Amino acid sequence: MNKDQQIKIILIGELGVGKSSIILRLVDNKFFKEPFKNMGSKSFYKSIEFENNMYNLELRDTEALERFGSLTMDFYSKSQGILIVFDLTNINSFNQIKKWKDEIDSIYGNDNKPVIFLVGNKSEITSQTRIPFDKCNDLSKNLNLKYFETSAKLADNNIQLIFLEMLRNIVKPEEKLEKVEPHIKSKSKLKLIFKIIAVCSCCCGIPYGIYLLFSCFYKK
Ligand SMILES: Nc1nc2c(ncn2[C@@H]2O[C@H](COP(=O)(O)OP(=O)(O)OP(=O)(O)O)[C@@H](O)[C@H]2O)c(=O)[nH]1
Ligand SMILES: [Mg+2]
Repeated sequence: MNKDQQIKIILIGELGVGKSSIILRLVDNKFFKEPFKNMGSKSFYKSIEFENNMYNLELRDTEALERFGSLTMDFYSKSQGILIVFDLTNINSFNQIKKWKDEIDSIYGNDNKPVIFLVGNKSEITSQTRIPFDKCNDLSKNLNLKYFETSAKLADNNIQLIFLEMLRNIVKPEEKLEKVEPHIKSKSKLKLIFKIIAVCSCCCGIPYGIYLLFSCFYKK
């Protein structure tokens, strides 16, 4: 096994959506009913194995910083993954998702963009005010983000899987498929085909020439 590789992942989103709770669930498998107070930005660490390699995740949490407006460049710097977290029962946190995505876009531009996931937290709450899955999924598609729902409150959650998926996307970004142009016969090839057909038509008669013409374009 290789020496641990460091991967920095940050969690952003409105106040009280459960950023700290998601981290605590992943790192200590704990949940607190009371809001978790950091007094600022803080890093937590978690080692995860992926394909026979160990990765040391640095998870950066925010709290008070958000209350003073935009997060600093220092907070974002060198992060390879970002979770935009919102509360599935809080429409305001949902409405602010685009603001967070715009902030990321303005900081990173198109180069070295981190892997960004959208996470709807508090999924175990089944109230009428819960934002429907389709609405969240549609927004994530519009913003080109992978979407997950989870609950930091439930011991049986998919938080580990979300971070594993993030790790997989960071370590093995999907190879861009080369755009495959439709196969077009080159002009020179076409010229040659028509020459052969013309010669065959003269020597063997027109029907044979027509047969050759069809056999060139209708391959089994
Ligand atoms: N029901 C439910 N409550 C949750 C869940 N996750 C977090 N909470 C509660 O939501 C409140 C806020 O959670 P935090 O983890 O402190 O939220 P945060 O995003 O870190 O908040 P700030 O640091 O203030 O921005 C706390 O009372 C948590 O117990 C969840 O999945 N389900
Ligand atoms: Mg917090």
